[in-house]
Amino acid sequence: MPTNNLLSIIQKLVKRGYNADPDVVQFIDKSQNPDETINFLITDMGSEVFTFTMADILGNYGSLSNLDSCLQKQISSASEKPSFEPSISIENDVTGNSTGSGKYTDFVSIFRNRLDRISLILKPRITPSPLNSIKKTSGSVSVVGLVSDIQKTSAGHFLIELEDVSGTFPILINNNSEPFSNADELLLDEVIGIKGTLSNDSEMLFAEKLYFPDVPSNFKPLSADSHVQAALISDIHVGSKNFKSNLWTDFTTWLSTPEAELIEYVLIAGDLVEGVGVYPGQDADLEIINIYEQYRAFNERLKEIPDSISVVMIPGNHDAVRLAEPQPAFNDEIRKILSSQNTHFTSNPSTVTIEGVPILMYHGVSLDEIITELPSEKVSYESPHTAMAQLLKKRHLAPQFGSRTRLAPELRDYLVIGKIPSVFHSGHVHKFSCGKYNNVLLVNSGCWQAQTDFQKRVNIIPDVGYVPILDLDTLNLTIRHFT
Ligand code: D5M
Ligand code: FE
Ligand code: ZN
Repeated sequence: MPTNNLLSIIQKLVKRGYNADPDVVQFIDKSQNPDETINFLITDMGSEVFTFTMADILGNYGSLSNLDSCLQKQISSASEKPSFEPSISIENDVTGNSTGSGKYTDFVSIFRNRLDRISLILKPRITPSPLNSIKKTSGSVSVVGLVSDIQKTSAGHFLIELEDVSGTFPILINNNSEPFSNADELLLDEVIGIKGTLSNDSEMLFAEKLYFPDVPSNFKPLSADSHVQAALISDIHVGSKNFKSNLWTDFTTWLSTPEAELIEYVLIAGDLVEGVGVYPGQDADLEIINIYEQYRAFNERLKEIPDSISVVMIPGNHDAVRLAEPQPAFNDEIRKILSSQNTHFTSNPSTVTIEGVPILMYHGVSLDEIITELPSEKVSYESPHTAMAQLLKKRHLAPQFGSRTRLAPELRDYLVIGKIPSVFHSGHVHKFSCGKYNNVLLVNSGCWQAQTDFQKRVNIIPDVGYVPILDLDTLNLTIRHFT
């Protein structure tokens, strides 16, 4: 009967596609660092053999003591490698800065802040007149405001209403006009600019140009100087009966292999645990019914990640923080549970700059809304990065107020995308997809939870076990899929 140590060695080999004769397993067990010995044998001999036998090893190295000295060299050269100093800074973190008292006036403040900050983004392209003054003007008129109403007329034009601090004004986007092709992307409460001409009775503005705050098409993303990588994941859902524990362990085992040696960061975009009371009847889907036990179990899974890797996490709608966005980072009780020394906690959303590369992390609840509201040829659940591109175009992470996405009243609108990131990382829809929008890399990272009954009913087929890996120096993305 093999001991626990021997069994664990056999399992580690099998996981990576190898077997070994019992005397080789014994040798590995007796070596100074069994994990290093396994890595060494696989790197050195693994392309020729799938079962390590003593005969092969003696054939390759001459004797066990020769193998031992090769191993020592490898271990000492690894220890000479300078230890890696992580570089992480965080902006736009609401944690500890929440000012909202829940009063109506806070909602006024947050929309005022949204309008002011997005107007500044539009300023180089448009100098607006206050909406209450344009009746008295003539000729070409420019305005900026929040979209407060959207109607489609019986003749097929869009009739929208804009609102600024001075008042509101109706705007017609004729189906023959240039802006009409983008008018079906408009959402309530987003901030846009319009150039147009007044109707003869000065009661309406005919739109000739529509300006989204947008990302400039020549935007140059910042990249790192050193060749370091980050794995971007989300939606782990520990505590759910559908959490794919074995795929997670495949991923974390892989993180210890030489192939993953450049990975110094793991970023997790929310839904770390399944949570409790998230939807009616959720109890039946829970493996662990206590929220703190769920975080304890998640911590055990975090411990599988090598100590040298820094882990940055934001909460999602299944996590134990307020649902309204921006969601502050975990409280002290949960941080204590997730006590591993290399964990960093920040709010949803946040801009996390690692190695000089700004990465916008947002869990992604508003993606459901964007995908439901906008035309299916422009955005879809199959390619959620198209919905992420819309958020960048609108320079806001949750433009529409008051339906699916809950917003917390704050003095400052933390969901405005002020600084343009190099990378925009979301999750929530459980679909892996990536792309670029005006040179910003968009990544939706899939999940670690097999299809739930709810998802079966609405025909969502989740992408499970995908790990997008970002080269921080080239901003190239490679994908590992654990199946
Ligand atoms: O969300 C996973 C995905 O499933 C996301 O696209 C929302 C969708 N989903 C999940 N539950 C519901 C309910 N009850 N109504 C509507 N849409 C839902 P997650 O945040 O992991 O649950
Ligand atoms: Fe999720
Ligand atoms: Zn979610």
